[in-house]
Amino acid sequence: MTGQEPLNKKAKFLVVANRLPTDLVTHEDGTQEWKRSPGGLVTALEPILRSHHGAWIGWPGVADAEPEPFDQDGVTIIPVKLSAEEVENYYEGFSNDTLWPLYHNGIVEPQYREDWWETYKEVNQRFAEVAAETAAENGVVWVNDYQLQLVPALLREMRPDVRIGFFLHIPFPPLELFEQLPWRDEIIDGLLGSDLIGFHVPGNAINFQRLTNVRRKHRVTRGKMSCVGHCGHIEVPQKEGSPRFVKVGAFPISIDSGAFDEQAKTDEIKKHGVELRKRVGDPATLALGVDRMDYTKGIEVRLEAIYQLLQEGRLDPEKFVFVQLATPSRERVDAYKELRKRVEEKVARINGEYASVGRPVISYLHQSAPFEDLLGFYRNADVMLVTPLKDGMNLVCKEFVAASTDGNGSLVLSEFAGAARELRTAYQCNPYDIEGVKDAIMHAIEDPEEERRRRMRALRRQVLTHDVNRWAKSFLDALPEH
Ligand code: ADQ
Repeated sequence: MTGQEPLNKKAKFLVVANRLPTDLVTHEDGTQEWKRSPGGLVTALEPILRSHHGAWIGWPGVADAEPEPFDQDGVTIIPVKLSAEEVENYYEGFSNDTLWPLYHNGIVEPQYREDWWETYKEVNQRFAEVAAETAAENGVVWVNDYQLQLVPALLREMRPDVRIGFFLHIPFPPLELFEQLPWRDEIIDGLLGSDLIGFHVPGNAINFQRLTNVRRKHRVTRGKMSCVGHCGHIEVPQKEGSPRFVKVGAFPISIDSGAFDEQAKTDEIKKHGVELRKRVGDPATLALGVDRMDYTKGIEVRLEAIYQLLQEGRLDPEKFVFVQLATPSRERVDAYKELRKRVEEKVARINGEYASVGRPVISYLHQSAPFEDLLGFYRNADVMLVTPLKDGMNLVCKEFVAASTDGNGSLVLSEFAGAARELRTAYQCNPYDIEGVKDAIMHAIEDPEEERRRRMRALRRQVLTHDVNRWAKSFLDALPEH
Protein backbone atom coordinates (compact mmCIF):
# COMPACT_ATOMS: atom_id res chain seq x y z
CA MET A 1 0.00 0.00 0.00
CA THR A 2 1.12 3.54 -0.68
CA GLY A 3 0.99 7.06 0.69
CA GLN A 4 0.51 6.13 4.32
CA GLU A 5 1.64 7.99 7.40
CA PRO A 6 0.73 6.93 10.93
CA LEU A 7 -2.13 8.62 12.74
CA ASN A 8 -1.30 10.59 15.84
CA LYS A 9 -3.86 13.32 16.46
CA LYS A 10 -7.42 13.50 17.72
CA ALA A 11 -9.74 15.12 15.21
CA LYS A 12 -11.59 18.35 15.89
CA PHE A 13 -13.68 17.74 12.78
CA LEU A 14 -14.76 14.26 11.88
CA VAL A 15 -16.79 12.91 8.97
CA VAL A 16 -18.45 9.54 9.41
CA ALA A 17 -19.85 7.91 6.26
CA ASN A 18 -20.41 4.38 5.03
CA ARG A 19 -17.60 4.76 2.47
CA LEU A 20 -14.22 6.42 2.70
CA PRO A 21 -13.33 9.10 0.13
CA THR A 22 -10.75 6.65 -1.15
CA ASP A 23 -11.19 3.03 -2.24
CA LEU A 24 -8.92 0.11 -1.50
CA VAL A 25 -8.40 -1.55 -4.89
CA THR A 26 -7.02 -5.09 -5.17
CA HIS A 27 -5.03 -5.86 -8.34
CA GLU A 28 -4.87 -9.22 -10.08
CA ASP A 29 -1.45 -9.97 -8.56
CA GLY A 30 -2.96 -9.47 -5.10
CA THR A 31 -1.30 -6.11 -4.37
CA GLN A 32 -3.53 -3.37 -3.01
CA GLU A 33 -3.63 0.34 -3.67
CA TRP A 34 -5.70 3.30 -2.49
CA LYS A 35 -7.58 5.12 -5.25
CA ARG A 36 -9.16 8.46 -4.42
CA SER A 37 -12.82 8.66 -5.35
CA PRO A 38 -13.44 12.38 -5.49
CA GLY A 39 -17.12 13.14 -5.12
CA GLY A 40 -18.91 16.37 -4.25
CA LEU A 41 -18.89 15.62 -0.55
CA VAL A 42 -15.12 15.14 -0.48
CA THR A 43 -14.51 18.29 -2.51
CA ALA A 44 -16.70 20.35 -0.22
CA LEU A 45 -15.33 18.99 3.01
CA GLU A 46 -11.64 18.68 2.15
CA PRO A 47 -10.69 22.29 3.01
CA ILE A 48 -12.56 22.08 6.32
CA LEU A 49 -11.05 18.68 7.05
CA ARG A 50 -7.53 19.92 6.36
CA SER A 51 -7.77 23.14 8.35
CA HIS A 52 -9.20 21.33 11.40
CA HIS A 53 -6.90 18.26 11.48
CA GLY A 54 -9.95 16.44 10.18
CA ALA A 55 -10.54 12.73 9.89
CA TRP A 56 -12.85 10.56 7.81
CA ILE A 57 -14.22 7.29 9.13
CA GLY A 58 -15.63 4.78 6.65
CA TRP A 59 -15.50 1.38 5.01
CA PRO A 60 -12.73 0.99 2.37
CA GLY A 61 -15.05 -0.92 0.00
CA VAL A 62 -13.44 -4.36 0.36
CA ALA A 63 -14.78 -7.03 2.74
CA ASP A 64 -12.47 -8.18 5.54
CA ALA A 65 -9.80 -5.56 4.79
CA GLU A 66 -8.34 -4.04 7.93
CA PRO A 67 -5.83 -1.36 6.90
CA GLU A 68 -4.28 0.93 9.48
CA PRO A 69 -5.38 4.58 9.62
CA PHE A 70 -3.21 6.88 7.50
CA ASP A 71 -2.84 10.44 6.40
CA GLN A 72 -3.93 11.46 2.88
CA ASP A 73 -3.27 15.05 1.83
CA GLY A 74 -3.75 16.35 5.35
CA VAL A 75 -6.84 14.27 6.11
CA THR A 76 -6.71 11.25 8.42
CA ILE A 77 -8.33 8.25 6.81
CA ILE A 78 -9.72 5.75 9.33
CA PRO A 79 -10.90 2.50 7.74
CA VAL A 80 -13.62 0.48 9.47
CA LYS A 81 -13.52 -3.26 8.84
CA LEU A 82 -16.62 -5.07 7.58
CA SER A 83 -16.70 -8.84 7.18
CA ALA A 84 -18.23 -10.39 4.06
CA GLU A 85 -21.30 -11.34 6.09
CA GLU A 86 -21.62 -7.80 7.43
CA VAL A 87 -21.45 -6.39 3.92
CA GLU A 88 -24.25 -8.76 2.98
CA ASN A 89 -26.49 -8.05 5.98
CA TYR A 90 -25.78 -4.44 6.91
CA TYR A 91 -24.99 -2.95 3.49
CA GLU A 92 -26.72 -5.00 0.80
CA GLY A 93 -29.47 -6.19 3.13
CA PHE A 94 -30.69 -3.65 5.67
CA SER A 95 -29.32 -0.51 3.98
CA ASN A 96 -30.09 -1.31 0.36
CA ASP A 97 -32.96 -3.78 0.49
CA THR A 98 -34.84 -2.44 3.53
CA LEU A 99 -34.16 1.25 4.08
CA TRP A 100 -33.45 2.32 0.48
CA PRO A 101 -36.76 1.07 -0.98
CA LEU A 102 -38.75 2.14 2.10
CA TYR A 103 -37.37 5.68 2.03
CA HIS A 104 -38.01 5.89 -1.74
CA ASN A 105 -41.76 5.48 -1.32
CA GLY A 106 -41.70 1.67 -1.45
CA ILE A 107 -41.11 1.63 -5.24
CA VAL A 108 -40.03 -1.97 -4.69
CA GLU A 109 -41.12 -3.89 -1.63
CA PRO A 110 -38.78 -3.38 1.34
CA GLN A 111 -37.51 -6.62 2.90
CA TYR A 112 -37.69 -6.82 6.69
CA ARG A 113 -35.29 -9.31 8.26
CA GLU A 114 -34.28 -9.52 11.90
CA ASP A 115 -30.78 -10.84 11.12
CA TRP A 116 -30.10 -7.85 8.83
CA TRP A 117 -31.26 -5.49 11.57
CA GLU A 118 -29.02 -7.15 14.15
CA THR A 119 -25.99 -6.66 11.90
CA TYR A 120 -27.02 -3.05 11.15
CA LYS A 121 -26.99 -2.37 14.90
CA GLU A 122 -23.58 -4.03 15.36
CA VAL A 123 -22.00 -2.14 12.49
CA ASN A 124 -23.46 1.18 13.66
CA GLN A 125 -22.04 0.46 17.12
CA ARG A 126 -18.60 -0.12 15.60
CA PHE A 127 -18.68 3.15 13.63
CA ALA A 128 -19.83 5.01 16.77
CA GLU A 129 -17.01 3.52 18.83
CA VAL A 130 -14.37 4.51 16.30
CA ALA A 131 -15.85 8.03 16.17
CA ALA A 132 -15.85 8.24 19.98
CA GLU A 133 -12.15 7.22 20.09
CA THR A 134 -11.17 9.66 17.36
CA ALA A 135 -13.05 12.89 18.14
CA ALA A 136 -11.19 15.60 20.04
CA GLU A 137 -12.75 17.18 23.15
CA ASN A 138 -15.76 19.29 22.05
CA GLY A 139 -15.11 18.36 18.44
CA VAL A 140 -17.64 18.28 15.60
CA VAL A 141 -18.79 14.96 14.15
CA TRP A 142 -20.71 14.96 10.88
CA VAL A 143 -22.51 11.64 10.35
CA ASN A 144 -23.79 10.89 6.86
CA ASP A 145 -26.70 8.94 5.49
CA TYR A 146 -29.14 6.11 5.96
CA GLN A 147 -26.56 3.40 6.63
CA LEU A 148 -25.60 5.08 9.92
CA GLN A 149 -28.79 6.36 11.51
CA LEU A 150 -28.07 4.80 14.92
CA VAL A 151 -24.63 6.42 15.22
CA PRO A 152 -25.75 9.81 16.61
CA ALA A 153 -27.40 8.39 19.78
CA LEU A 154 -24.69 5.76 20.30
CA LEU A 155 -21.99 8.39 19.99
CA ARG A 156 -23.78 10.86 22.27
CA GLU A 157 -23.97 8.18 24.96
CA MET A 158 -20.18 7.73 24.84
CA ARG A 159 -19.18 11.33 24.09
CA PRO A 160 -21.73 13.89 25.31
CA ASP A 161 -19.16 16.66 24.76
CA VAL A 162 -19.06 16.43 20.93
CA ARG A 163 -21.43 18.27 18.60
CA ILE A 164 -23.19 15.89 16.24
CA GLY A 165 -24.66 16.77 12.85
CA PHE A 166 -26.48 14.15 10.77
CA PHE A 167 -27.28 14.58 7.08
CA LEU A 168 -29.62 12.27 5.18
CA HIS A 169 -28.78 12.07 1.45
CA ILE A 170 -31.98 10.28 0.46
CA PRO A 171 -35.64 11.25 0.95
CA PHE A 172 -37.32 10.84 4.33
CA PRO A 173 -40.70 9.16 3.84
CA PRO A 174 -44.06 10.16 5.25
CA LEU A 175 -45.14 8.75 8.61
CA GLU A 176 -47.63 6.32 7.04
CA LEU A 177 -44.83 4.59 5.15
CA PHE A 178 -42.06 4.82 7.76
CA GLU A 179 -44.31 3.16 10.31
CA GLN A 180 -44.02 -0.13 8.40
CA LEU A 181 -40.47 -0.48 9.70
CA PRO A 182 -40.42 -2.99 12.58
CA TRP A 183 -37.52 -1.06 14.17
CA ARG A 184 -39.00 2.40 13.59
CA ASP A 185 -38.61 3.71 17.15
CA GLU A 186 -34.97 2.64 17.39
CA ILE A 187 -34.18 4.54 14.18
CA ILE A 188 -35.98 7.68 15.38
CA ASP A 189 -34.14 7.59 18.70
CA GLY A 190 -30.84 6.97 16.90
CA LEU A 191 -31.28 10.09 14.79
CA LEU A 192 -32.41 12.17 17.77
CA GLY A 193 -28.95 11.75 19.28
CA SER A 194 -27.90 14.52 16.85
CA ASP A 195 -27.78 18.25 17.58
CA LEU A 196 -28.79 18.98 13.98
CA ILE A 197 -30.52 16.74 11.43
CA GLY A 198 -30.33 17.91 7.82
CA PHE A 199 -32.45 16.85 4.86
CA HIS A 200 -32.39 17.95 1.22
CA VAL A 201 -35.84 19.56 1.14
CA PRO A 202 -38.26 20.99 3.71
CA GLY A 203 -40.87 18.28 3.03
CA ASN A 204 -38.46 15.63 4.36
CA ALA A 205 -37.76 17.67 7.50
CA ILE A 206 -41.49 18.08 8.06
CA ASN A 207 -42.06 14.32 7.63
CA PHE A 208 -39.48 13.65 10.32
CA GLN A 209 -40.87 16.23 12.72
CA ARG A 210 -44.39 14.89 12.32
CA LEU A 211 -43.15 11.35 12.91
CA THR A 212 -41.36 12.20 16.16
CA ASN A 213 -44.40 14.11 17.31
CA VAL A 214 -46.85 11.30 16.61
CA ARG A 215 -44.73 8.30 17.64
CA ARG A 216 -42.55 9.72 20.41
CA LYS A 217 -44.89 12.52 21.55
CA HIS A 218 -42.01 15.00 21.35
CA ARG A 219 -42.97 18.64 21.01
CA VAL A 220 -41.93 20.17 17.73
CA THR A 221 -41.64 23.75 16.67
CA ARG A 222 -41.92 24.30 12.96
CA GLY A 223 -40.46 27.04 10.87
CA LYS A 224 -42.05 28.07 7.60
CA MET A 225 -43.03 25.24 5.21
CA SER A 226 -40.84 26.76 2.52
CA CYS A 227 -37.77 27.30 4.69
CA VAL A 228 -34.29 26.33 3.66
CA GLY A 229 -31.79 26.12 6.48
CA HIS A 230 -33.11 25.79 10.00
CA CYS A 231 -36.77 24.66 9.77
CA GLY A 232 -37.59 24.07 13.42
CA HIS A 233 -36.68 21.95 16.38
CA ILE A 234 -37.71 18.90 18.36
CA GLU A 235 -37.81 18.91 22.14
CA VAL A 236 -36.36 15.64 23.46
CA PRO A 237 -37.12 15.02 27.16
CA GLN A 238 -34.15 13.83 29.25
CA LYS A 239 -34.17 11.44 32.19
CA GLU A 240 -32.95 14.30 34.35
CA GLY A 241 -32.99 18.04 33.87
CA SER A 242 -34.33 20.14 31.04
CA PRO A 243 -35.07 18.81 27.54
CA ARG A 244 -32.55 18.77 24.72
CA PHE A 245 -33.36 20.60 21.51
CA VAL A 246 -32.60 18.91 18.19
CA LYS A 247 -32.51 21.29 15.25
CA VAL A 248 -34.04 20.08 12.00
CA GLY A 249 -33.53 21.73 8.64
CA ALA A 250 -33.39 21.57 4.85
CA PHE A 251 -29.98 21.94 3.18
CA PRO A 252 -30.18 21.18 -0.56
CA ILE A 253 -26.87 19.62 -1.57
CA SER A 254 -25.10 20.74 -4.72
CA ILE A 255 -21.97 20.13 -6.77
CA ASP A 256 -18.69 21.95 -7.30
CA SER A 257 -20.47 23.88 -10.04
CA GLY A 258 -17.63 26.32 -10.72
CA ALA A 259 -15.28 23.42 -11.46
CA PHE A 260 -17.80 21.76 -13.81
CA ASP A 261 -18.31 25.04 -15.65
CA GLU A 262 -14.57 25.71 -15.94
CA GLN A 263 -13.70 22.24 -17.19
CA ALA A 264 -16.62 21.94 -19.59
CA LYS A 265 -15.61 25.27 -21.19
CA THR A 266 -12.19 24.05 -22.29
CA ASP A 267 -11.39 23.44 -25.96
CA GLU A 268 -10.47 19.82 -25.17
CA ILE A 269 -13.94 19.07 -23.81
CA LYS A 270 -15.59 20.95 -26.65
CA LYS A 271 -13.64 18.89 -29.18
CA HIS A 272 -14.23 15.68 -27.26
CA GLY A 273 -17.99 16.35 -27.12
CA VAL A 274 -18.15 16.95 -30.87
CA GLU A 275 -16.24 13.70 -31.39
CA LEU A 276 -18.62 11.75 -29.10
CA ARG A 277 -21.57 13.18 -30.97
CA LYS A 278 -20.05 12.07 -34.27
CA ARG A 279 -19.52 8.58 -32.86
CA VAL A 280 -23.24 8.18 -32.23
CA GLY A 281 -24.09 9.28 -35.78
CA ASP A 282 -24.23 13.08 -35.41
CA PRO A 283 -28.01 13.14 -34.94
CA ALA A 284 -30.11 16.29 -35.18
CA THR A 285 -31.17 15.64 -31.59
CA LEU A 286 -28.94 14.00 -29.00
CA ALA A 287 -30.71 13.07 -25.76
CA LEU A 288 -28.79 11.87 -22.70
CA GLY A 289 -29.38 9.89 -19.50
CA VAL A 290 -26.71 9.42 -16.80
CA ASP A 291 -27.54 7.37 -13.73
CA ARG A 292 -26.56 4.64 -11.37
CA MET A 293 -28.50 1.58 -12.51
CA ASP A 294 -31.18 2.01 -9.85
CA TYR A 295 -34.94 1.47 -9.91
CA THR A 296 -35.50 4.88 -8.32
CA LYS A 297 -33.99 6.70 -11.30
CA GLY A 298 -36.83 6.08 -13.77
CA ILE A 299 -34.64 4.77 -16.60
CA GLU A 300 -37.56 2.62 -17.75
CA VAL A 301 -39.89 5.62 -17.73
CA ARG A 302 -37.79 7.54 -20.25
CA LEU A 303 -37.26 4.45 -22.42
CA GLU A 304 -41.00 3.86 -22.53
CA ALA A 305 -41.64 7.53 -23.38
CA ILE A 306 -39.10 7.38 -26.22
CA TYR A 307 -40.57 4.10 -27.48
CA GLN A 308 -44.07 5.55 -27.64
CA LEU A 309 -42.84 8.78 -29.28
CA LEU A 310 -41.15 6.68 -31.97
CA GLN A 311 -44.30 4.58 -32.43
CA GLU A 312 -46.40 7.70 -32.77
CA GLY A 313 -43.99 9.20 -35.28
CA ARG A 314 -43.33 12.22 -33.04
CA LEU A 315 -39.64 11.26 -32.91
CA ASP A 316 -37.84 10.40 -36.14
CA PRO A 317 -35.36 7.50 -35.64
CA GLU A 318 -33.21 8.93 -38.46
CA LYS A 319 -32.73 12.18 -36.53
CA PHE A 320 -32.76 11.15 -32.89
CA VAL A 321 -30.30 9.29 -30.64
CA PHE A 322 -30.60 8.62 -26.95
CA VAL A 323 -27.38 7.84 -25.04
CA GLN A 324 -27.95 6.13 -21.69
CA LEU A 325 -24.90 5.82 -19.47
CA ALA A 326 -25.76 3.57 -16.54
CA THR A 327 -23.10 2.82 -13.99
CA PRO A 328 -23.40 -0.65 -12.39
CA SER A 329 -24.81 -0.54 -8.88
CA ARG A 330 -25.69 -3.01 -6.07
CA GLU A 331 -25.49 -5.89 -8.50
CA ARG A 332 -25.98 -8.59 -5.88
CA VAL A 333 -29.38 -7.28 -4.79
CA ASP A 334 -32.27 -9.05 -6.60
CA ALA A 335 -34.27 -5.92 -7.40
CA TYR A 336 -31.22 -4.49 -9.21
CA LYS A 337 -30.62 -7.66 -11.22
CA GLU A 338 -34.26 -7.63 -12.34
CA LEU A 339 -34.13 -3.93 -13.24
CA ARG A 340 -31.06 -4.43 -15.40
CA LYS A 341 -32.77 -7.24 -17.27
CA ARG A 342 -35.87 -5.13 -17.94
CA VAL A 343 -33.85 -2.10 -19.08
CA GLU A 344 -31.74 -4.20 -21.44
CA GLU A 345 -34.80 -5.89 -22.91
CA LYS A 346 -36.38 -2.51 -23.56
CA VAL A 347 -33.24 -1.10 -25.19
CA ALA A 348 -33.01 -4.18 -27.41
CA ARG A 349 -36.69 -3.92 -28.35
CA ILE A 350 -36.44 -0.24 -29.31
CA ASN A 351 -33.24 -0.77 -31.30
CA GLY A 352 -34.67 -3.94 -32.84
CA GLU A 353 -37.62 -2.01 -34.18
CA TYR A 354 -36.19 1.42 -34.96
CA ALA A 355 -32.40 1.26 -35.46
CA SER A 356 -30.66 0.74 -38.77
CA VAL A 357 -27.47 -1.32 -39.19
CA GLY A 358 -24.56 0.43 -37.49
CA ARG A 359 -26.80 3.21 -36.21
CA PRO A 360 -28.66 2.42 -32.94
CA VAL A 361 -31.38 4.78 -31.72
CA ILE A 362 -30.44 3.96 -28.13
CA SER A 363 -26.75 3.85 -27.31
CA TYR A 364 -26.62 2.12 -23.95
CA LEU A 365 -23.60 1.45 -21.72
CA HIS A 366 -23.68 -0.45 -18.46
CA GLN A 367 -20.36 1.05 -17.37
CA SER A 368 -18.98 3.88 -15.35
CA ALA A 369 -18.13 6.64 -17.83
CA PRO A 370 -14.77 8.47 -17.72
CA PHE A 371 -15.16 12.02 -16.44
CA GLU A 372 -14.24 13.63 -19.78
CA ASP A 373 -16.98 11.59 -21.50
CA LEU A 374 -19.50 12.79 -18.93
CA LEU A 375 -18.45 16.40 -19.49
CA GLY A 376 -18.35 16.00 -23.27
CA PHE A 377 -21.84 14.51 -23.37
CA TYR A 378 -23.25 17.02 -20.88
CA ARG A 379 -21.91 19.91 -22.90
CA ASN A 380 -23.08 18.56 -26.26
CA ALA A 381 -26.43 16.92 -25.46
CA ASP A 382 -29.51 18.76 -26.65
CA VAL A 383 -31.77 17.24 -24.03
CA MET A 384 -30.97 15.70 -20.66
CA LEU A 385 -33.53 13.22 -19.31
CA VAL A 386 -33.66 13.02 -15.51
CA THR A 387 -36.85 11.17 -14.64
CA PRO A 388 -36.56 9.59 -11.17
CA LEU A 389 -39.63 8.16 -9.49
CA LYS A 390 -38.09 9.49 -6.29
CA ASP A 391 -34.68 11.06 -5.60
CA GLY A 392 -33.29 12.82 -2.54
CA MET A 393 -31.70 15.55 -4.66
CA ASN A 394 -30.13 14.21 -7.93
CA LEU A 395 -26.76 15.68 -8.73
CA VAL A 396 -26.73 14.62 -12.38
CA CYS A 397 -29.16 17.37 -13.39
CA LYS A 398 -27.01 19.96 -11.63
CA GLU A 399 -23.88 18.61 -13.34
CA PHE A 400 -25.61 18.89 -16.72
CA VAL A 401 -26.64 22.48 -16.05
CA ALA A 402 -23.17 23.50 -14.81
CA ALA A 403 -21.53 21.85 -17.85
CA SER A 404 -23.98 23.36 -20.38
CA THR A 405 -21.62 26.22 -21.02
CA ASP A 406 -23.06 26.99 -24.45
CA GLY A 407 -26.39 27.67 -22.76
CA ASN A 408 -28.47 25.70 -25.24
CA GLY A 409 -29.26 22.36 -23.56
CA SER A 410 -32.74 21.51 -22.23
CA LEU A 411 -33.37 19.69 -18.98
CA VAL A 412 -36.35 17.36 -18.58
CA LEU A 413 -36.72 16.86 -14.83
CA SER A 414 -39.01 14.77 -12.66
CA GLU A 415 -41.01 16.67 -10.05
CA PHE A 416 -39.97 13.95 -7.60
CA ALA A 417 -36.27 14.79 -7.61
CA GLY A 418 -35.32 17.04 -4.69
CA ALA A 419 -33.64 19.29 -7.27
CA ALA A 420 -37.03 20.17 -8.80
CA ARG A 421 -37.60 22.69 -5.98
CA GLU A 422 -34.62 24.74 -7.14
CA LEU A 423 -34.61 24.04 -10.88
CA ARG A 424 -37.95 25.63 -11.61
CA THR A 425 -37.35 26.42 -15.28
CA ALA A 426 -36.55 22.83 -16.21
CA TYR A 427 -39.12 21.00 -18.33
CA GLN A 428 -40.71 19.35 -15.32
CA CYS A 429 -42.86 16.24 -15.49
CA ASN A 430 -44.60 13.64 -13.34
CA PRO A 431 -42.78 10.36 -14.13
CA TYR A 432 -45.96 8.38 -13.42
CA ASP A 433 -47.77 10.30 -16.17
CA ILE A 434 -46.31 8.91 -19.39
CA GLU A 435 -48.17 11.41 -21.61
CA GLY A 436 -46.75 14.23 -19.49
CA VAL A 437 -43.21 12.86 -19.83
CA LYS A 438 -43.61 12.56 -23.61
CA ASP A 439 -44.90 16.13 -23.88
CA ALA A 440 -42.05 17.44 -21.72
CA ILE A 441 -39.51 15.69 -23.98
CA MET A 442 -41.10 17.12 -27.13
CA HIS A 443 -41.22 20.65 -25.67
CA ALA A 444 -37.59 20.33 -24.64
CA ILE A 445 -36.71 19.43 -28.23
CA GLU A 446 -39.08 21.65 -30.19
CA ASP A 447 -39.53 24.85 -28.19
CA PRO A 448 -38.05 27.94 -29.88
CA GLU A 449 -34.34 28.32 -29.21
CA GLU A 450 -34.90 31.59 -27.39
CA GLU A 451 -37.23 29.89 -24.87
CA ARG A 452 -34.84 26.98 -24.31
CA ARG A 453 -31.95 29.38 -23.74
CA ARG A 454 -34.00 31.51 -21.35
CA ARG A 455 -34.77 28.44 -19.25
CA MET A 456 -31.14 27.28 -19.22
CA ARG A 457 -29.91 30.76 -18.24
CA ALA A 458 -32.11 30.68 -15.14
CA LEU A 459 -30.97 27.14 -14.29
CA ARG A 460 -27.31 28.12 -14.62
CA ARG A 461 -27.79 31.16 -12.38
CA GLN A 462 -29.23 28.93 -9.66
CA VAL A 463 -26.65 26.13 -9.91
CA LEU A 464 -23.58 28.35 -10.26
CA THR A 465 -24.52 30.44 -7.22
CA HIS A 466 -25.54 27.49 -5.03
CA ASP A 467 -22.57 25.16 -4.96
CA VAL A 468 -21.50 22.39 -2.62
CA ASN A 469 -19.32 24.72 -0.53
CA ARG A 470 -22.31 26.87 0.22
CA TRP A 471 -24.22 23.72 1.20
CA ALA A 472 -21.53 22.46 3.59
CA LYS A 473 -21.12 25.91 5.14
CA SER A 474 -24.86 26.36 5.68
CA PHE A 475 -25.09 22.97 7.38
CA LEU A 476 -22.11 23.55 9.67
CA ASP A 477 -23.23 27.12 10.47
CA ALA A 478 -26.58 25.72 11.62
CA LEU A 479 -24.94 23.21 13.98
CA PRO A 480 -25.72 24.60 17.44
CA GLU A 481 -23.05 25.30 20.07
CA HIS A 482 -23.45 23.27 23.25
P1 ADQ B 1 -27.08 8.94 -6.12
O1 ADQ B 1 -28.33 8.16 -5.98
O2 ADQ B 1 -25.86 8.17 -6.42
O3 ADQ B 1 -26.83 9.84 -4.82
P2 ADQ B 1 -26.85 11.38 -7.84
O4 ADQ B 1 -27.07 12.48 -6.89
O5 ADQ B 1 -27.49 11.62 -9.16
O6 ADQ B 1 -27.40 9.99 -7.32
O7 ADQ B 1 -25.29 11.19 -8.05
C1 ADQ B 1 -24.79 10.24 -8.96
C2 ADQ B 1 -23.33 10.54 -9.24
O8 ADQ B 1 -22.79 9.44 -9.96
C3 ADQ B 1 -23.13 11.78 -10.10
O9 ADQ B 1 -22.03 12.51 -9.64
C4 ADQ B 1 -22.87 11.23 -11.51
O10 ADQ B 1 -22.00 12.01 -12.29
C5 ADQ B 1 -22.25 9.89 -11.22
N1 ADQ B 1 -22.64 8.93 -12.27
C6 ADQ B 1 -23.87 8.46 -12.54
N2 ADQ B 1 -23.86 7.64 -13.60
C7 ADQ B 1 -22.59 7.59 -14.02
C8 ADQ B 1 -21.93 6.89 -15.08
N3 ADQ B 1 -22.58 6.08 -15.92
N4 ADQ B 1 -20.61 7.07 -15.20
C9 ADQ B 1 -19.94 7.88 -14.35
N5 ADQ B 1 -20.50 8.55 -13.34
C10 ADQ B 1 -21.81 8.41 -13.17
C11 ADQ B 1 -27.45 9.96 -3.51
C12 ADQ B 1 -28.95 10.30 -3.55
C13 ADQ B 1 -29.18 11.55 -4.39
C14 ADQ B 1 -28.34 12.72 -3.84
C15 ADQ B 1 -26.88 12.29 -3.63
C16 ADQ B 1 -26.09 13.36 -2.87
O11 ADQ B 1 -29.70 9.21 -4.07
O12 ADQ B 1 -30.57 11.91 -4.39
O13 ADQ B 1 -28.38 13.78 -4.78
O14 ADQ B 1 -26.79 11.08 -2.89
O15 ADQ B 1 -26.67 13.67 -1.64
